[in-house]
Amino acid sequence: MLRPQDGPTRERKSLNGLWRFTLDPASEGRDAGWWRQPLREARDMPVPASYNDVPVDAAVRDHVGDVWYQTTVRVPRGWDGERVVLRFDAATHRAVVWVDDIEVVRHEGGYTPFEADVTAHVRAGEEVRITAVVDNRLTWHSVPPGIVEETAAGPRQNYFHDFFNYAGLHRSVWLYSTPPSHLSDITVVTGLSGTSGSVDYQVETAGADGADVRVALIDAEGSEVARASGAVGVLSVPEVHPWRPGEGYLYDLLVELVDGDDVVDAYTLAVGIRTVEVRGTEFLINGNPFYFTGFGKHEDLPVRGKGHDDVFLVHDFALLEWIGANSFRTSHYPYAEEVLDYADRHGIVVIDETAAVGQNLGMIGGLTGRDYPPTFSSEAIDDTGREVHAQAIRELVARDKNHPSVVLWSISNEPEAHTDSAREFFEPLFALTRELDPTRPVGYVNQMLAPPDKDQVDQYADVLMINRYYGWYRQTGELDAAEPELRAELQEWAKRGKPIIVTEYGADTLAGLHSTLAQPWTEEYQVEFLEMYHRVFDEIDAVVGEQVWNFADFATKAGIIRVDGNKKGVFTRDRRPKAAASALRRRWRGPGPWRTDA
Ligand code: GCB
Repeated sequence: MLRPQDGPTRERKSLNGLWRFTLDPASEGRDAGWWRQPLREARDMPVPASYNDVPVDAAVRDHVGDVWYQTTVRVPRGWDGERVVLRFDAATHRAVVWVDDIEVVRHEGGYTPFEADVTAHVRAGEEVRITAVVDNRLTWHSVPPGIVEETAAGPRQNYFHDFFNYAGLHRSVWLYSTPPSHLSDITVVTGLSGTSGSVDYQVETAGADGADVRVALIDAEGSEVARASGAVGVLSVPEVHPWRPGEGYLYDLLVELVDGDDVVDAYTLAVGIRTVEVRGTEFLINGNPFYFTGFGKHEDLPVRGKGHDDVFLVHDFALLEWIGANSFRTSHYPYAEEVLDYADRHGIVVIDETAAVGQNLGMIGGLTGRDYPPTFSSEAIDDTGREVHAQAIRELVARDKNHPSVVLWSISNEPEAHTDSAREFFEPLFALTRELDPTRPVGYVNQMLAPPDKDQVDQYADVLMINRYYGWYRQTGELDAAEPELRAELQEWAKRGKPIIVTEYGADTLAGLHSTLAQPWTEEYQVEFLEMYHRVFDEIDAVVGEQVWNFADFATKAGIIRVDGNKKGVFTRDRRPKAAASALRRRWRGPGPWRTDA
């Protein structure tokens, strides 16, 4: 699926702005056909945004089930004869969409785009009504999973991950045009050999029998460096300027569908030429060992929740640069494509994660004292759940395969991994990911209950991604006791002969809370906690990355171990630095393996 683009043969119109919005607490709308008329008793709701925190209304914040969004749009006059597509960059967690009275698309999964060819239902110059019902319920068959529980006070959403279940239209909505004969997909794979680069490309078209494809690669200065024709081919780039961490050098691949001398359709794709490889315990980018510094992040902001925001996009990357981070993980779901574009352009390395989080009922049962069924079983995440997970992987790879910043797929965060059923669940998902993308390493993020002697899933991973909280959830406040435990475990993992990235380590810290003797929750403790981990990482060669949990404080559901959300941020939710920020900056901007130019 190609993203909407303005170009010589394509136009796009943003549907962002204020939509009409209403809750559907009694789940009446689908039967009553609410899409057939203007929504009754609706209020304004900005798109993109999570709806939860925008009105000051507990019924909206804590709503479980369907909500309805509606807007009208006039199809541009000039689109007569064009193919017209309606696209949602995301609808969390699932949606059905109508154009006037006609259902045009339905989609499962809250963080990947979907679209519908609506040509037959619209006319250039005329207005149409667009209605979307968006359902925020999490079930055993959603990614992430959850359970809706009926209580005397109404339905309650129970879920097993540690961030608020924000929902709604989090990303842009577009109406766009393409010619009827059009380019429908492009895949690139890049290579490097000495001073030359290569771009293998594959172009898919629709309704284009008899038309030809031609491609040209343009460098950042605007000069054409290679060209070819045919839907599949290889472009050679002598004296290549590679994409590398710290320098997001991009070429433009101009793809044209041509009929004789006529350009029927054209699309420009940004391409960074780089390679990724795991060799022994090394993670190589362009053949050079790379050491990840940075964070697990969240899409999370006051008021807008998970709504994409360009201001914080630019600000967060400025903070990454300020602190010396070269990477982040899209914990715990695919982020807005604008984020990956920005990472491409700025040479920031990305671990790209599916929305599979909270697949670990044994752990949740332990924390809550509740009895849950086995995680991967007919009573919880079953074969249907696995197929939904597989589809989430397909959509992630399809969306992000061409981003040079993406160097590693993470197919699940902290699932149960120590059981036979976990092994059986994940083996085909790893195989699927590799089949979809043989060029990038694949991993999953390991949790404390599956240490090296118990993990049954790590055998499928190219890279060991490990989250650990010695000194926080265990040995709380006792860094001297935590340090040998951490060291011993990492040394054990190192024997696997694979690269290790510690994808989470961190301590909740209340900004402004200080103590002379470092105590949990103080800024001093966060600093000493991180320093302890770094001491250990620096001793173990197989550790090739450190991503602190978390970049910034973020919202969670209410709970007795959360004070206004998770406070493990190195920055507060409004992006003010805690003391740990300067400590990290000193480390990551100082000498170390992360400074090697990859
Ligand atoms: C984890 C999870 C993350 C939580 C974090 C915490 O292991 O992966 O989603 O927020 O721990 O702070 O407990």
